[in-house]
Amino acid sequence: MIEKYNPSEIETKWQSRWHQDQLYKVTETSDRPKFYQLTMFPYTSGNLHIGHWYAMAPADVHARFMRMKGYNVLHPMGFDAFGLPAENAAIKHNIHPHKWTMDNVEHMRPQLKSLGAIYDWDREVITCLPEYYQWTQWLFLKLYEAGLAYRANAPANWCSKCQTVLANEQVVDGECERCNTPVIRKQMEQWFFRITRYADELMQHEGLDWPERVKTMQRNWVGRSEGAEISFGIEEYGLDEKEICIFTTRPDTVFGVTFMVLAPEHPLVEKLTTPERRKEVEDYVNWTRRQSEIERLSTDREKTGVFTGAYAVNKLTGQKVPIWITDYVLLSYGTGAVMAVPAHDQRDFEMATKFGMQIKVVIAPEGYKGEPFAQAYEGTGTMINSSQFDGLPSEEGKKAIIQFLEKKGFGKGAITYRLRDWLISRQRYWGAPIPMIYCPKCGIVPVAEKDLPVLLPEDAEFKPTGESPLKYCESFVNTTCPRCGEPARRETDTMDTFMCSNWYFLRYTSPKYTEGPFDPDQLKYWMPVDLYTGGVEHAVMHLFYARFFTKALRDVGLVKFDEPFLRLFNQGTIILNKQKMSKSRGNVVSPDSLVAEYGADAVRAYLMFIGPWELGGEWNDSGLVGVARWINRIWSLVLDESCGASPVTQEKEIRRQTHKTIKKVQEDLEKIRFNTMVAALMEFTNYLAKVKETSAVSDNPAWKEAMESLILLLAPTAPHLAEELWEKTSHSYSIHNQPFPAWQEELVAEEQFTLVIQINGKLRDKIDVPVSIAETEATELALSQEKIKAQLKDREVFKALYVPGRLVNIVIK
Ligand code: ANZ
Ligand code: ZN
Repeated sequence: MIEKYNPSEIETKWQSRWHQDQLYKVTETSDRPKFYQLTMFPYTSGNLHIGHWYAMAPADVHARFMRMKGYNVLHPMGFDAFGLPAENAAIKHNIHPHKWTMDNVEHMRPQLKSLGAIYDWDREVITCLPEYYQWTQWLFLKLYEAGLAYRANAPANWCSKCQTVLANEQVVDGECERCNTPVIRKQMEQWFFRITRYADELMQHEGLDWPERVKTMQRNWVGRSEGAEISFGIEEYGLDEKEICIFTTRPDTVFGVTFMVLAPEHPLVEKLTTPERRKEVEDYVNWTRRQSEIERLSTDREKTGVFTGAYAVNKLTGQKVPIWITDYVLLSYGTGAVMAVPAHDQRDFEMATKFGMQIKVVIAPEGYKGEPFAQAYEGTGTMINSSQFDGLPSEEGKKAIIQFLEKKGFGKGAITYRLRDWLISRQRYWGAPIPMIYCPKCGIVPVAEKDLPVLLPEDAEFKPTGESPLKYCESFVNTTCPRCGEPARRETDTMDTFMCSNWYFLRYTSPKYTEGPFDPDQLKYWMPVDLYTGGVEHAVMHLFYARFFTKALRDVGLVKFDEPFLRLFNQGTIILNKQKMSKSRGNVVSPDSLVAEYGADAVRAYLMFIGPWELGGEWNDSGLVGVARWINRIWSLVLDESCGASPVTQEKEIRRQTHKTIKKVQEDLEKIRFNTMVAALMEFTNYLAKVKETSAVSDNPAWKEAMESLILLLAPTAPHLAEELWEKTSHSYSIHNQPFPAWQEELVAEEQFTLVIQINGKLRDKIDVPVSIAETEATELALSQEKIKAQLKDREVFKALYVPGRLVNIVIK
């Protein structure tokens, strides 16, 4: 009898041994090539659920694989520790955010350790600690010096429940992405990062191995539009402004303009509105102020708008067109003004239909005979009713019109972006203070580098007032101006937590460095990240911001690469009862009890087996039980000495199966196809168990090779089990310093034999088939041969007899 597989005992044993021996300590002094594999660090919410494990366990398997393949692997872990939930807990339960956060870290760290990953805990980073946020502040100052951080009064997205402003990226369908409260616009002084300066660069993903979908989301987020700016004359009103400048993507339709539309907030509205229209215009402007941007842009909404009483001149036709205001024109996009072409823009079409404006067709679709449109035609076609441009295909027309505009000075080619600068100030306590000072004499003055960090005061009061608790903390607010020494006030807003995650991957390369945010040499050694894994929900937030930040640091001269993450892989989500696991839904599976009962190795293997990693899948307890059973089978397969008695005849096949499995496992690990990798290992185990049942395998060299390879192949997936089996089969510690097994291609190829095909006992054909061919396959193959089909014609096959390894006899009546 062999001893029972006891996962919790062996997992504890090996985890403490690995820790003691510093087996996973990472240094830069290796002669192996580096491989930096990063997993998105968890937010300090307090408890890891199985969804976190789904992000971390398969990632660790890959990192371990790379280690066995001969790389010096950095696979670090840390905590994203600033943010609103800590502060909300403070308000609700009267616990200090720092305590709440650090208690959570203390709870999560052992949970993470139970996973058995190769994290080098000496490299842990926690973003809310002064030794980290000091450098977050320092980096802010670098961006400020470079003109990439600035303060401006701007309309901001305001969530009244979270009592803070939000970045555009945090507003989803007009609602706060955290609490789903409708977001309103509020005019405020705010800090911004000039992300728009990088708009074009952020659209390019050259040299990056990223999912197409993320690249597309980022490109759409930047939203580059090519077109023209065209000016329409308003000289007759005697204003300082002599024209209205519009942005259009369709300069080819300029002869079809029948009215103009301004955003209700456009500064010219006030100046152009005629006295008799004033009341109506003001009422409308007030009404739109109460609408959210989402409502305003909704396409199925009935069009609204009012006439200002003023007219503008289309300089290409000399025609005067009425100027309206309507809420579907946004002030923040393009120039906040639109030339309306009802025949070719659906919104303008609806407007024109409702208010009786002319609809003038200037782009003829194919086969157009001059009939009126039932709706706008937004496609390409041939220019008509456009004077000297008539007959041009519309795409060419765009260029021709732009040329003409530029020659006449009526306008120019232009590009516009949907992307806005990144608003990073938050009116909250639990974040890195923005290191700025307001001096009555000197204005905005940055905190001196030597005075960093600007520490968060411990004694702030937490009230959901809509203003940072820091504002009421006199000892924090009152300071002296670094420039003139006179009394001054500190900025009381803190930074968006996405600023903390902008650079944590740089800090991992030298987490204890005190001379700067990172040691330039270590940074040079490790960066860029070779493989980054995490959820796709970060596509236009963290992943986008971190790319911007890297480019900004490059331009400031702090880093020498353009992109932080070379390969990106988004894992799917684990669902339970058809719903995404989440604390708020209360449908989370906790790993702790599962690990206690089945072992981390079983949970790891099951998570990988659930489905393709990029798709995720449904959590199922019985699936885990099945995988645990498989692990138990491996245990006895390797350790139990009892076996069959017949001599081993299938040595060649054992070796073939071994090498085939090595090849499959390696290829699947490289391509991140973990589920089929686990399946291949299961198949291999089943095969070996069958051999062992009948054959006296104990001293057989092919068997030994198979056993050794099996344990090595299991090492990334089930690191504790593999280490234990490695030791028990008299190998020296540690299996995790072993190279990954290699396969020989000639051994992988299947052996063939000649299959004889008979009809009613007479030889009719011969074909070569693999030795492993099964009965149904063999008969199907026999029946599908051309020669056999010709012989059989339409005669009914009575039955087919298969003699393994020799022949198929087809019996016909
Ligand atoms: C005239 C025109 C004719 C337009 C036509 C379209 C079709 P994208 O592609 O999203 O960049 N537009 C410009 N500024 C706007 C604003 N501030 N708010 C709302 N709409 C605005 O959209 C560009 C088009 O959206 C522009 O091209 C303009 O309408 C409108 F047959 O100009 B177009
Ligand atoms: Zn001063």
